[in-house]
Amino acid sequence: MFPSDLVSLLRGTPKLVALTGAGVSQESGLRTFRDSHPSPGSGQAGLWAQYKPTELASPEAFARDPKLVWDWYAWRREAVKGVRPNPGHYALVEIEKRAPQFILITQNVDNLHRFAGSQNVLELHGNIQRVRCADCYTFTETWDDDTETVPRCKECGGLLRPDVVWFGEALPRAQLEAAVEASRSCDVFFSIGTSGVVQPAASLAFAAHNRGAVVVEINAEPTPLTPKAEYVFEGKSGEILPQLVRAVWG
Ligand code: BV8
Ligand code: ZN
Repeated sequence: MFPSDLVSLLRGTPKLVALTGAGVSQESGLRTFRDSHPSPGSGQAGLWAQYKPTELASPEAFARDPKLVWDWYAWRREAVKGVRPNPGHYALVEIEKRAPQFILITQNVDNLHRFAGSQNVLELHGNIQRVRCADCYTFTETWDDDTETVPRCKECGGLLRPDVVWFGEALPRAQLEAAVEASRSCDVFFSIGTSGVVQPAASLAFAAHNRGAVVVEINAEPTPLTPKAEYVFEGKSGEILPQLVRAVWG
């Protein structure tokens, strides 16, 4: 399944970077952004089907209807609580243990990489488990959810919001700079379960490619990156990644 030159390359302790997207959590039962249109009759999910994620995940939407956006994230938080990491997440934990130089960059806000045990994770788009004040940025672990309105900040009375990056908002500077640096200096760049549409995350693989890194794509369908990738494995990351770990690190 895995070309011997890729296996020997990976055994050669190269600098490894992996970028993940919603596809890596699909086998855990979380919808990707693409297939956020649930099957008929799937209850609550149906409620959110009428909204495009890019519409709800924006400061404009929060300004327009903060309760709607708060409830959408509350629903997603519950959805995440109801699932577990899948073999794809655990395989990336194994790679972190076996490969001396490995950095995991994720677009996912579902916290499943950390839940699986990944340590070296750069969360480019934040984390749905964290909540902070929209005004004074104070983080809080507790908030009363049974209010008709959006819970408020105990410091300044501002509205609370999920600590995620909305469309049109800047990514966290430290994480983005570390991700760009890692992508530009890696030997092998894995792109896993991402459609490669959202910027600037989607530009990282091309930055790595332009610096001579070997690009490996693991995705259920072709993406704009596919033509640039030296190795393409079309399929489920939860099946392919454990096989790769076994093939390389036995
Ligand atoms: C910004 C957090 C400016 C919130 C998210 C340049 C060109 C064009 C547009 C732009 C541009 N630069 C900026 C933009 C605008 C925008 C953007 O990229 N728009 C897109 C839609 C064109 N970018 C932004 O707004 C960014 N901010 O630019 O700010 C700025 C700069 C400085 C100062 C001030 C302002 C912010 C982007 C981040 C937005 N937040 N998430 C939340 O989650 O609610 S993005 C969100 O959507 C995810 O985090 C992820 O990044 C993206 C979804 O993409 P994927 O993860 O790839 O998921 P998708 O469903 O699309 O694909 C899944 C793939 O997996 C599929 O290919 C499928 O086949 C595959 N798959 C499925 N199952 C499996 C599988 N593969 C393997 N195994 C399986 N089992
Ligand atoms: Zn506040």
